[in-house]
Amino acid sequence: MHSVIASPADRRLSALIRHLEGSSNAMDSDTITASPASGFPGARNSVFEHVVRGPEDPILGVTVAYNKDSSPLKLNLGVGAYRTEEGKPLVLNVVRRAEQMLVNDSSRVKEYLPIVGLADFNKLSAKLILGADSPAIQDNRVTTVQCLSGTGSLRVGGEFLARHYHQRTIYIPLPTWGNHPKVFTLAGLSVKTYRYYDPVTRGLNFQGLLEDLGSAPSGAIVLLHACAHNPTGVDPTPQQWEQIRQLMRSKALLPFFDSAYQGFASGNLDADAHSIRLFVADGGECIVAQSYAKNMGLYGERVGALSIVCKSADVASRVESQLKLVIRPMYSNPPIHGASIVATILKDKNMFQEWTIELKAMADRIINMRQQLFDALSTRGTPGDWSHIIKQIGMFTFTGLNSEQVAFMTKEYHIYMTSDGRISMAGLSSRTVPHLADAIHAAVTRVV
Ligand code: PLA
Repeated sequence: MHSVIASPADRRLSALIRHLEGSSNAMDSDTITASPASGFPGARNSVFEHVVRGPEDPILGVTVAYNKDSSPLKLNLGVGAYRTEEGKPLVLNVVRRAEQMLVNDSSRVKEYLPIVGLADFNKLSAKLILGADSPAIQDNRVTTVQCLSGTGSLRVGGEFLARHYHQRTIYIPLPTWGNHPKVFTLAGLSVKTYRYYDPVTRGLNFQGLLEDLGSAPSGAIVLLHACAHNPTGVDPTPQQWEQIRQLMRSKALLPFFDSAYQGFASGNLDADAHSIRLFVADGGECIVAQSYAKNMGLYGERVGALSIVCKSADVASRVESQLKLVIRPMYSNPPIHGASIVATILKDKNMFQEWTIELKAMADRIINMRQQLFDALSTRGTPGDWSHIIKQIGMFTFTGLNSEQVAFMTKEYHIYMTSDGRISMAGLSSRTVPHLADAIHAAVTRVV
């Protein structure tokens, strides 16, 4: 119990309680009146006068800058959001169909969901990520809770670990999605990095990864991207995953998978869950954060799930009781609409099949964009080796362009991307590839 009381989340809670008690005492006394004309010091200034402007988010801020640009040439390759060949956001047909069914069903009401979310959605999400025949599911030793997309799942999982796990250090790959260190720090974990990407080979620094995980303290948490690593597009091979598994299990390192792109890497849902299933198959424990933002195109619906695979059904049910205590004071219970769409699609054979076809089409279009961009740079004779564009996996290409070159491309070509040189291939189309290739060519030949 002692460690629960000392957790950062509880410290924040006690500080808040002290603060509220303090102010209610003050309200009881005669020294403060409610009159706006009371003339207390600084009455004409905002009580928030001291607040300094915060920086824009490194990824979502790119869209803010893009929206302000009036050029017809402008192209947003910042955030990882799928666009059609016409450059438009896509709502999947199967999602439209599910929504129609939900709207037409007059028995549906808007009651609160339970704290853990929609039961069907949770069961089906665990099956989707762990496999329909997963022994962990059959043994009832998986607890799954619906969360606010991938980010919310990571945050709830992080806070649960900070309260109940004996090791508070989480190792994240270098580089990783920019929000990871912030989410885990605020959840109460201490964040360290392990080597992952080698800028020279533009591939995996496998030796560095093994060394860093090998020298991590026993029991430490390790964040792994299940597939389509963001931002590098570099994934371990199945053999490398097996080596990582052996090393992690031998040191009792706890795997925390972030699965934000299942189906987007290869176009196949099972293949993209391979790394996770490898760790579940050995009977050990792990944590998985799942997002339906990309693979079902449900970005703004905020649908995701957190699964914790435990050693026994009894532990899993106690873990779930504690997850509820994390969620209830955070947002009480999750939204109903997006999870209902997902559950409708996952439980119907035909709709599921239709989804996999639409998902594969999105993944294929991205792969095709890689080839087109690579060909366009080859045609232009752009200096350098660009084969990583076709080798990397998933939504992003980690181009190797530096921040000056990125700034040049934004200023001269109205192309928006993150300053680390990451481009979202899903935002590209046959029409815009030549413009991007011109910009990259100019950047590498004119800005060193
Ligand atoms: N994990 C990884 C690795 C991600 O790339 C993202 C999203 C998430 C989790 C969270 O997604 P969700 O909460 O919407 O489910 N990354 C995006 C968007 C696509 C973002 O930054 O929010 C990106 O452009 O990197």
